[in-house]
Amino acid sequence: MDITGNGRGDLISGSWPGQLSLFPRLEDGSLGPAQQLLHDDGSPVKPGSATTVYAVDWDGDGLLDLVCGNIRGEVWWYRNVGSASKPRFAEGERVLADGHPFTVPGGDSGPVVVDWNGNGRLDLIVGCGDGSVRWYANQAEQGPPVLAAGELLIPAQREGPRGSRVKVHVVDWNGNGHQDLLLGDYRRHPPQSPSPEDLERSPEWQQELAQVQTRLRVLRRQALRELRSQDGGPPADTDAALEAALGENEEYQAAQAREAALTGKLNGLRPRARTSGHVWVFLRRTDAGE
Ligand SMILES: [Ca+2]
Ligand SMILES: [Ca+2]
Ligand SMILES: [Ca+2]
Repeated sequence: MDITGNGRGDLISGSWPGQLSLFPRLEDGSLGPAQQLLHDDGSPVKPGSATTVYAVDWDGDGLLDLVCGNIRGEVWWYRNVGSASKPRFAEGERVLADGHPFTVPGGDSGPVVVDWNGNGRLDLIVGCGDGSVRWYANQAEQGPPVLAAGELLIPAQREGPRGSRVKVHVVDWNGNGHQDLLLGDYRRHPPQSPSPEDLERSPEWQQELAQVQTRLRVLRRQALRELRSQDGGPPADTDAALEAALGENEEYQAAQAREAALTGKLNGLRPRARTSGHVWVFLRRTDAGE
C-alpha cells in the first residue's frame, strides 16, 4: 500500500484513541516516524476508539481512500481529496448497506475492501466483535460503492474454539485461484483450577521457600561481612561489589533459581483467566464444490 505515491509500500495503523498513523517507507526500506493522517483542513482523521484502517481506491479516482472500523461496530470511509504524493481526506461518510447505516454485532468492526465475488467491483468484508464475518456486495456500476445488505460468510461461535473481535485478511492461501479468508481472533478462557496433587504439595513448597529465603539472607550477610573485613578496607561501591560477589557464588545462584521456581509453582495455584489469539484459515469452496 503506497499512500505517498513514491513507489514504496507504506504502513498505516489505527489506534485505541482513534487517530490514524502513517509510517512512510524510507529509501533504505525502513519505516519513518509516525505522521497523523489528516483531513484537508489539517485536522486529524478520527473514526472513533479502537480504529482499524484499510486503504483502497474505493471510488476509482486513482487515489487511495480510507475505510475504517471502530469499537461501536460502524464502518466509515474517507475519500482521498489530496494528491498522489500528499494524501488528504474528506469528512467521513458512514458506509451504508442496503441504503442504511449499520453496526456489526458485538462492535469492533474490522473492514477490508476486496472484490469477493469477482465481478470487478470492490466489496466490503467486515470482521465483527461477536466473531462473525460479513460480506456486503458492491452493486454500483462505477464510482463510489453502493452496498447490498450484509451476508454472513462465517458465523460466530459461542462455545469456541474460535473467539471474538475477529480481523480478516483476504488472500489466495492455497494458490488455487480462489480468494480465501484468514481470521485473527481473541479469546478469553475461564480460569483453570489447580490440580489436587499440586494443592496437596503446596504446604511443602511453602516450607521449602521459607528455608531457601532464609539461606539467601544468610549467604548475603556472609558475603557482606567478607567484603567489609577484606584487606584494604571495604570497597567504594559496596552494593555493586556485593552483587558481583553473589553473582559468582554458586550456592547463592542455585538458591535464587530455586526461589524463582517455587514462587512460580505457588503463583500457579491461583486460578487466573487466560487469553489467546489464533489465526484461522477458511479456504474458499469452488463452484464445483471442491
Ligand atoms: Ca479514491
Ligand atoms: Ca465484487
Ligand atoms: Ca484459495
